[in-house]
Parts: sequence; C-alpha cells; structure tokens
Amino acid sequence: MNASRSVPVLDLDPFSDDFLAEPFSRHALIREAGPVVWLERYGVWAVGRHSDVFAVLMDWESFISSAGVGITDFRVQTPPRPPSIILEADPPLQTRTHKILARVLSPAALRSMRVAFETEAEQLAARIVERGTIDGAEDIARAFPLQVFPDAVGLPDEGREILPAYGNMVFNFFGPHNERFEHAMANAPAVSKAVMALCERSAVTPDGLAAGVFAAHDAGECSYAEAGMLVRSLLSAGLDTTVNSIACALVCFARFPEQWNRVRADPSIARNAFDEAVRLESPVQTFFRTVAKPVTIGGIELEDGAKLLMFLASANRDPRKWSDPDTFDVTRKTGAHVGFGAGIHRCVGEMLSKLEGEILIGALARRVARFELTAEPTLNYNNTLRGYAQIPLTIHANGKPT
Ligand code: 8QM
Repeated sequence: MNASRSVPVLDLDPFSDDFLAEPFSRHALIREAGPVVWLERYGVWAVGRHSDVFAVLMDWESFISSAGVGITDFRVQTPPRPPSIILEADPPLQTRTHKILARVLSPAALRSMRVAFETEAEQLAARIVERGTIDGAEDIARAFPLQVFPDAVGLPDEGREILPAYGNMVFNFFGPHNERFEHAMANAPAVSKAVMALCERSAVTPDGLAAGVFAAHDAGECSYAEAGMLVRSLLSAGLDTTVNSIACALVCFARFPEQWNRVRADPSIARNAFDEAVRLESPVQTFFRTVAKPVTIGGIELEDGAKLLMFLASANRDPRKWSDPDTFDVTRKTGAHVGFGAGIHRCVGEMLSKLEGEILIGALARRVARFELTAEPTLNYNNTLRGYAQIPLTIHANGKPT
C-alpha cells in the first residue's frame, strides 16, 4: 500500500456549518497538503487542485458515477430515490441518456425560449427597480428560474410548488448523514412521489422540454419509464443550480461594483460575467466519484471501492491555474473552470443555464446602476450547493443619483 509514502491526513469536515461558512480558506489547506488527501472523519479521499480535479473528472473509467456521486455507496446502501440514469450512471447507459438530453437542450431548442425569458426578465427588472428595497435571493434569484424553467419544461402550474423541497432533498443527499441530510430527507417518499407525478406524459404540455424527452421515447431511444426518469433529471438538476448561480452573481456584483459598471457599459459581457460568478463561487461545490480499479494520484494508491471527493470550488480558485483567483473579473477567460464539470458528465444544461443568466443580467444591466447590500447576505447551508437564503439589497436605478 502506501507504507513508504506519507499520505496527508486532515480532520476537516467539509459538510459542517463552519466549513461551509468560509470554504475557500479551507480549500487552500487541502490544496497545500498534497494532490490527494485522506479525510479521516469520513474515510474518503479528496482532491482540491485544478489539475487533479480535472484529471478525475476526465477518467470516468477509473472514477465511476454509478455507485453514486455523493458519499453514499449505492453498492452498499440503497439511495432514497431511484438512481438518476444520467448523473448516477456510467457508459453505455449514460452515453445514451446524455445524448437524449443533449438533443432536447440543443441550441435550436433553446432559441425558442429566448423571447419568453426576455419578457420575464424585463418585467422582473422593472419590478425590483420600482420596489427599491428587495431580497435579491427571493425576488431575483429564486423568482426568475422558478418562473421560466418549469414553463420551459412544460409543467402545469399545479404541483410545481414541490420543486424547492425536492431540490433541497437531492442536493443534501450527496453529503453525509448529518442534521441537514436528515432534515431534507424527512419527507423523501412523499416528495419523490409528487415529483414523479410531474414526470408523466399526461402531466406536461406538448411543446416543452419534457415533451422532447417523450419524443425520444417515441423514436425508440428509451423506454417510457426512462423518459420519465430523464424528465426527473431536468427537474433535479435545472433549478437549484441556476437559482444559486444567480444569487452568487448578485452578491459578486454587489461586492465588486466596478465590475457591475463594466457590465452596464457593455451588456454583451453579461454571459461571461455569469460564468465568472460560477467560477468564483462554485454553486456546485463538490461531487464524489467511486474508485473502480486501483489507481494512483500523485504517487498515492487509492484502493478499489474508495470514495473520492472532488472539490470543484477549490479547483476554480487554485492559484496554480488562475491569476488573482479570488478576484471577480467579468472579462476573465473562464473556459477552464469546472463549475459545470468536465468530460462525459459535463452539465448537459449548461447552455440553458447561461441563457437564463445572460438574459436576466442583461435586463438588470439596463436598469440597475448599483446593487447596495444593506446587510450581510446569509448563506443557505447545503451539503452540495453554495447559495444564499437572503441578500438584502437596495436597488439604485439607472439615471437617478446613487
Ligand atoms: C446536479 O437527477 C439527476 O439526474 C441530477 C441531479 C443533480 C444534478 C445533475 C443531475 C449536477 C447538478
């Protein structure tokens, strides 16, 4: 084994309130300790440097997803919802399902959403400028995706209200069985059942993303049950992620007002500004893989069956990769960040998320001169996601004294 190598052992708990309140300084400790470290509290390996996180993401044969991408090993424990057939799957299944969702979320499909997104973004921007004093987490970050995304999927109005509770369950599940996990999972069977009811062909409109998934079933690319599971994946992956990305972007704009001024001066950089916020804050902080054959990282052997934690957020601020990694720079070249993953599991909804971000930020840039924090934002603690419960803001309108 690793008798002759010194394995860095850390007793950090990456799922504790303490760690989540200020994860970034802890990530530096992990990166400095070595290419791979042992987290003794949970008995798992972890990587935090960009090059190692990226290498693990790319090597899906050594680091599999089908045993779960949380700390729970599906080969030992039964997960509270049937495994995702895209996230918690390996090729060849994942290749087939990814292809279906990639087509459903293709540029052509997204083009038809632009007008509806713009209309909603304009109304929202006008509304918050009118009000002046808002909670950016609720009135912008949750309000926008919660309206446009279920519409785009083709969900009925009735039943959508379950989605926040479902997201809370999905993203806390990836962590250990801490208090947050227990609380989020309290109603798991009922919540799962309500969500699956939204994933029936009879429940969705004939022109949305869900209908596109059922069309793939009609074409013989998947079973009816698999189509329902892929609609579930849209609902699992598409909402809380975007909500938190927008919340993170708002906090960045409030904390770096000169960067907001650059977006106002040239709204065509809104999309890159959104991507830079994803790099800096990493709404998806972590995911696990499971070691499927003996491998080494930095000369240290990882045993078959071990869980390995990837600190995506740490890779996104690794000074080995980024200059001024802690600085929000809306014109930075963001291409190499791993906030949307990398390799075969790279986010299939990335372009939809960026379309939402671009359109919303663009609409805000035309009306808002400054986002002023009137109190510290409060974090929403979650085992996977970084986001905000509240962002108390005064909105200063364009063309008025600030
Ligand atoms: C995270 O259920 C799913 O397929 C699924 C759930 C969560 C995600 C992705 C897929 C990465 C955003």
